[in-house]
Amino acid sequence: MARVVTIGAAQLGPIARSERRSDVVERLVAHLHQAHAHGCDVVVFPELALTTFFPRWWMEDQAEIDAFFEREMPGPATRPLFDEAARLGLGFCLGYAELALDAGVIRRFNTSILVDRGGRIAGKYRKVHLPGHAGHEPWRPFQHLEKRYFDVGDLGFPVFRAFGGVIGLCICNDRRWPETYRVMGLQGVEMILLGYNTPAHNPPAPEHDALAHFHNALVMQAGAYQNGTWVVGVAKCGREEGCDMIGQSQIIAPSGETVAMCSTLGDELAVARCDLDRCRSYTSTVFNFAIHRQPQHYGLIVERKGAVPPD
Ligand code: CDT
Repeated sequence: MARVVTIGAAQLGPIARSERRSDVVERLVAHLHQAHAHGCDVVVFPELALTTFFPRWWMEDQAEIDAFFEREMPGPATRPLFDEAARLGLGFCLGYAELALDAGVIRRFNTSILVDRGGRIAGKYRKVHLPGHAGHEPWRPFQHLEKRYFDVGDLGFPVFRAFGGVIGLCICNDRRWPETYRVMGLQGVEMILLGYNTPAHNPPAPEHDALAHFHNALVMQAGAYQNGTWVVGVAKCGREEGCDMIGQSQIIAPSGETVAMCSTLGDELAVARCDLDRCRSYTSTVFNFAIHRQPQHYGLIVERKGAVPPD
């Protein structure tokens, strides 16, 4: 019998800096209702889905910075999202800024969680590939200070048994790195859920701007095909506080084909029925890792060092 998980890719339009958490949560709950009407099992929200993309600003006041972080999940503002999802029997994936207290030490992560149909957290991931810079670079039209505001994720790329399959999480810039998909592919992942905030303009490399949509699709479609997995990529997009961000949230099959995509730059739901058994068509043939991968023949990095002189 087919293992079908119906996914709602819940794209968000811009979130203003002045928008309250409770207003954003209302938007997320509206997505839940629409997804439920479409027969979804799981709703995927973007990276940092509860606030504006605050790493675009240089801030020095720690209290101002910490106002963008969640100290508990669910907390008072997010409890209605968990409650409504559980009432509807929907799972969801949510990105947010996490302030964690580990043995008396405060750490801050760009985090994503997987919540099951009962409102319980079934998996957590903390972003590993933090893009941008740590210092103030006033020449930029906007900053990208993830390296200043977040610690590097410490949970690796785990996968979770949920919704009848093997589910993995990653966040935004992670999608550009083949290691992200392969580490989860080696654990038998069948569906990778990710959110993104991708500026349409890349200040250090403006020559990439015209290719932003192409690169977005390229990395996710390649990751899906090369690992025989579904990939769900969901944007926060549109003009947010004067910064344009790309949309084109999409659901990609293990064939590498995009089967559903958003067409606006606002709150929009893209829905697809995803048969997890389609993964096997790839993972048992061309990408049967057990039979065809040859890691012992890839060459050790130390060996290769002498082979190619450095530039
Ligand atoms: N949020 C995030 O990770 N954004 C990055 C922008 C990098 S600049 C090209 C991304 O990879 O989309």
